[in-house]
Amino acid sequence: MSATDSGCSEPPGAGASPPSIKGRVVALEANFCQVQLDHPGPQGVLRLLCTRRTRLAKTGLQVSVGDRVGLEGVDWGAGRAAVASLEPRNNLLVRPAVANVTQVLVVVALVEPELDPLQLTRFLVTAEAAGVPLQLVLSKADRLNPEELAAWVERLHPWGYDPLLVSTLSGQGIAELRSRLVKSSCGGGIAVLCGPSGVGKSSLLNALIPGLELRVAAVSGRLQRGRHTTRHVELHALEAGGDLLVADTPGFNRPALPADLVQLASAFPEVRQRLQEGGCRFANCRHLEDPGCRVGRDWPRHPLYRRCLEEIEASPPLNRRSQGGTRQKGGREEPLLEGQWRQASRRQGRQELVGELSPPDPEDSAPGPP
Ligand SMILES: Nc1nc2c(ncn2[C@@H]2O[C@H](COP(=O)(O)OP(=O)(O)OP(=O)(O)O)[C@@H](O)[C@H]2O)c(=O)[nH]1
Ligand SMILES: [Mg+2]
Ligand SMILES: [Zn+2]
Repeated sequence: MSATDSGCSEPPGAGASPPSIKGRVVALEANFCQVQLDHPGPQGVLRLLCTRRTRLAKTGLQVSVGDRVGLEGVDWGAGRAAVASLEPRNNLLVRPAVANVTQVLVVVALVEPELDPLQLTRFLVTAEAAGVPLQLVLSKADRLNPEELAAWVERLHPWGYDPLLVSTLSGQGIAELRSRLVKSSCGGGIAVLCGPSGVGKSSLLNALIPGLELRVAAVSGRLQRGRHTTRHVELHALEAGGDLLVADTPGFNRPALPADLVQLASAFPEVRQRLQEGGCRFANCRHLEDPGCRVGRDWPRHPLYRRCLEEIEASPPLNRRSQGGTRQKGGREEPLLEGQWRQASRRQGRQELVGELSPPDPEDSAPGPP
């Protein structure tokens, strides 16, 4: 049952239930969410369709996919309940919105849609800010010849990633993708697939999880762009009953950059590597032509780094601060200022967010339902 099918706004409050019923939000639509229970209920009920209690709404806390929640007002017969409490998060990826992320897979297609290095960099920068293991997946490998594939791998390797070539048509790389997923999550956690529309994220999940049958659609138009087929974030268990969940997410074309220049620089593995043996002369070095800079310009992605930096500098500071992200404090979600964002990003483990700077690209808005 989908939230919109139900036509109800509140669950029938029949039968008070103990507050110990807990689970994880696995899908979110409008004001409803699907919660996968930690322990099956009567008649083996595993999932409940839930609304948010007003009390929770008043705290300003938004429930996200991936959140651990406590439930009340459970109606086992109708499969309904209400989210009453939200457990503290380890982190929150703002777009795609997923909480408690343990790894991110940035997926871009080699063709249809064309691989755009600046767009890929924006996705990688966003994903890096989550502070969790990151995989770069190059899809539709069946569409290029071996020389072209090797050229892409050779080009992207110096970026600091180990690109994985995959094809859902030929099966290339699917077993390796599965093993990378399992290895870097120690068998559990939440892996997020993110990337532009039409690159084959849902197709990859269908290949990884037999019988899943997520909706996919051909790219269209002169630019061979995706059609925003996936509309909502949803978690799927890699193995039936397993602890590793993989998020399929709606594709979008223009990920936002962080508000903070330090955060931008530290999202480039090439910069991090160059700074390992000591910092630049000035703490606020922009790593362009600054005197005493240890990063220099002799790295392939430097022009792309420069474009991102110039975009951040051209945006109004107020805008930067207000959209730097959020954290939870005293039970409230509050804006994170630049310095806090930087501090938070340095912490391993309990980070709170990945910020957005630019307003959404109008091209990213999914077309209305057909
Ligand atoms: N040639 C080729 N086509 C593929 C491959 N994987 C997916 N496709 C096609 O690419 C198109 C888009 O696939 P989707 O899985 O819907 O892409 P998506 O990334 O989920 O797109 P959104 O949901 O819009 O974000 C479909 O026509 C797929 O059949 C592949 O490995 N090779
Ligand atoms: Mg999809
Ligand atoms: Zn520098």
